[in-house]
Amino acid sequence: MIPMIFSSTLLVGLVSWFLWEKSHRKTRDMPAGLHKDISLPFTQEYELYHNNLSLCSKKVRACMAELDIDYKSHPIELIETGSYENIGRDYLTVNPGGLVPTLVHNGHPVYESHAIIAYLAKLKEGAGGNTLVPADEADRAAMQTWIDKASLTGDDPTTNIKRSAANCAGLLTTPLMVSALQDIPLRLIFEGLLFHRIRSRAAIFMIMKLRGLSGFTKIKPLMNALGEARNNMELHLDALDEHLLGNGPHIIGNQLTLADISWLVILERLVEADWMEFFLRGDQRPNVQRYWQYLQQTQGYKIGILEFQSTVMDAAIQRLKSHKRNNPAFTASLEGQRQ
Ligand SMILES: N[C@@H](CCC(=O)N[C@@H](CS)C(=O)NCC(=O)O)C(=O)O
Repeated sequence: MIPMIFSSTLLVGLVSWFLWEKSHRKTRDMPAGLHKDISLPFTQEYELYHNNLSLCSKKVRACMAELDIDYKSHPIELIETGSYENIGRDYLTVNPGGLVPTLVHNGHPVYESHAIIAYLAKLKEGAGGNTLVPADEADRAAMQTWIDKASLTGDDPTTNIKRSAANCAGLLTTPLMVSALQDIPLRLIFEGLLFHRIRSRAAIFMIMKLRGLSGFTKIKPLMNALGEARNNMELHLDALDEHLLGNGPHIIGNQLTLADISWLVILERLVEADWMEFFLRGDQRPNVQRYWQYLQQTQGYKIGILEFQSTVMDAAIQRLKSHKRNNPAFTASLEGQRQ
């Protein structure tokens, strides 16, 4: 009798907790750009909610470093770097989409990294110095094309991989994510299944955690998506290499622009997720190789990326590299048939 009373009380308690949490963690897709209708507490003109590892956060930090914009930093953990702080009650009031980065300017949020960098550059227009946007109309249109190719779009990275190198980069990060998740307790990952706006993302993370590095290469749909991303990334890098021939060291004209900021984080991600040697093997894509050397000299890289290292991620990178070294079959299944 007593155990029955105990278990029903526990069940009622759990259900009440879930319903209460759910009603306080309302999520919705947030359109890109400035939301004047939302007002948030702030103490500084610019405040940035971001994560050290996140590609989109890196892009905004690199942009702010180049524009010399001082900001209050709010680091937000993602499950791969420690916990689902991005779907916690506090952060969902800042961004009900549960995604980073979010810029808060004078108390109003701006969502989506490509919209944030455009917003920042516009604010700095006419301020003197390089505002990361070319003066010439045609150059601006060309810059936008290269920004679009490097913007992470949609909730599902498997869509748009033909158009977006960023969506490819997202999928190519899967092995690193699997490695990172090994350090994260299962119960924390489970939180995503209950409260994440994009339930499928949370489910994939759960599967990746359960399968681990040796098991996830046996998940056919995941490996097919990774193979597609790898093949399309080859094409995106070919296009970049061809464009840089005769141009360079910048994508547009002779100034650093938002297009370079957008590509900086893609190339840096390829290094971080241990793909760069694969894509730039031998003397392949020499213009991209030179471009990457150049990008590493920029303030955007030195401040926006190097100053925000993640120890959790460093451990995950080392684990992934060592797993690849010790398991040639694993590496071969990631890299597919080399041409
Ligand atoms: N299109 C958005 C993508 C934002 C996004 O997907 N952010 C990732 C990190 S790069 C995130 O917050 N992931 C957390 C999660 O899905 O739980 C942008 O460009 O800002």
